[in-house]
Amino acid sequence: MIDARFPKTFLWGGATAASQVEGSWNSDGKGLDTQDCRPLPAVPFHRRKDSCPFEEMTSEKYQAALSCEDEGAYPFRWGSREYDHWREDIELYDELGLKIYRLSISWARIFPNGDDPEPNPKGLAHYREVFEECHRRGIKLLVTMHHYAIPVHLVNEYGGWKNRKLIDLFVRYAKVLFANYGDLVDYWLPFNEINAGRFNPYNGVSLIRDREEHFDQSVHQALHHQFVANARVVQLAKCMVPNAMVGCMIARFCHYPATCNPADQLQCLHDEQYTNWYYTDVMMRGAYPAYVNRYFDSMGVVLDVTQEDLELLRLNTCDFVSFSYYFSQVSTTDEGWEKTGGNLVVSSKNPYLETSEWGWQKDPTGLRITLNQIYDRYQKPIFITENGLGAKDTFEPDNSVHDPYRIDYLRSHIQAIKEAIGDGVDVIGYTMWGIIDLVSCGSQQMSKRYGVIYVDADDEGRGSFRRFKKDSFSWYQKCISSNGEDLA
Ligand code: BGP
Repeated sequence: MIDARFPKTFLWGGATAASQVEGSWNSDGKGLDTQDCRPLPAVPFHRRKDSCPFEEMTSEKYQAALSCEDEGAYPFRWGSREYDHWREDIELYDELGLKIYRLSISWARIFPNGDDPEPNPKGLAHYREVFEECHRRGIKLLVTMHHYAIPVHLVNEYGGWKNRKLIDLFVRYAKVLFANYGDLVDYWLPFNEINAGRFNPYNGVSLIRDREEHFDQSVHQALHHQFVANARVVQLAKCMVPNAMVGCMIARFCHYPATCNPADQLQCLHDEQYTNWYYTDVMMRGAYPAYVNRYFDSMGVVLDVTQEDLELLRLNTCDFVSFSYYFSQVSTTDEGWEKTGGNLVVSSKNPYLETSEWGWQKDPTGLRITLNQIYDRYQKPIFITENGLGAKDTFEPDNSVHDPYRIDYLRSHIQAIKEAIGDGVDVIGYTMWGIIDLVSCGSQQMSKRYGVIYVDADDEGRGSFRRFKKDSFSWYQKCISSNGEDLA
């Protein structure tokens, strides 16, 4: 009888992203970036009738943001004010017992315009301080280089990732990061959720739909540039930080066929291929899979790919696979099938699953299935770089937050990871999203809270921004100190 256990080296952690926590959007020489330009939604998500989780960027909104100094109208400009609170946040992470902290570097803090001749010394010094503090406390680092936000100048001047020029600029940025932080960082992710390029092109590849003549073509060409950039960063890491591990990351969508009708089974196969495998196959196997030809063909997409690109992809695959996992969805050919919410996507409803307040279908078994599928395919270490529950919390008069729903979610998902380890899957770490309350990426609300640490701020950025421990804080602390044995 297999008694599944987490390995002693398991990396328990927490995750954040610069644009969602830092705030201080124009301090110490930081340039304006693409996430700073996303305005407060015109209609708050919870009052919309449909379940579309985000408002798409338009040229009009983007242009208005470029010249607007109003911090209040743009939630990512304030975030959780982590730029001012980072010392106390790291102290809390240490108290929690985190073995690893996943965070992202803001490209616009290092190169305010993306193509500046020299990096910004204040931006470099900031992350150095943060990383040294983690290092001093024995907290390892998993650093994302690109978590949606890029300097706006790269969009205005070059059109974002659809321009091949961004590859060189990104590699130059990566080189600066390796040179400055290579002694402190053990794990690197060049791109957060690279498949976002397809399901949210503004976030993923910095494209604004109404500016593109052939949108699908631009999206997939931009993705190709990111794949090549990823391969070049892997190549660079081999010389500059040979002891570090470089991973790929996608938002992983676990699909179930709605019925045993072969049409639904085929739909499920295609959904898995086009939303998940395409991306990890390129970065883990080093080549475009055969099935994408039909996919591209259906959209009239013809990629501009050089022999040199293909060689780079082939020779520079990633050391580990990572993904975010929040929910599962249903594949169906029935267009009338009931819909529900999802991570920057709308998905089909599964009658066997409960949903979060935002309609996301809670499914720990789907995580176990996903881990097995990925390991079967690549036989490489797996890091779960995001998982958690966005929920409304009640802040009590005595400064407490009772969040049993979050504990239940974490418990069931951690239990599922343990079972997957028992199935033989090599899972090396888990960074819970978002360890501290932050502005939601999809709905842009602070009130969609993920943290085990509460931040006193509302959806308009009003509040003291003081930090408080929720009940889930001590629960996760116990989970970590028992290495996943005590999940009560
Ligand atoms: C992922 C993003 C994160 C994070 C998370 C939760 O797609 O990488 O940045 O925000 O989803 O989503 P949301 O914030 O929309 O609830």
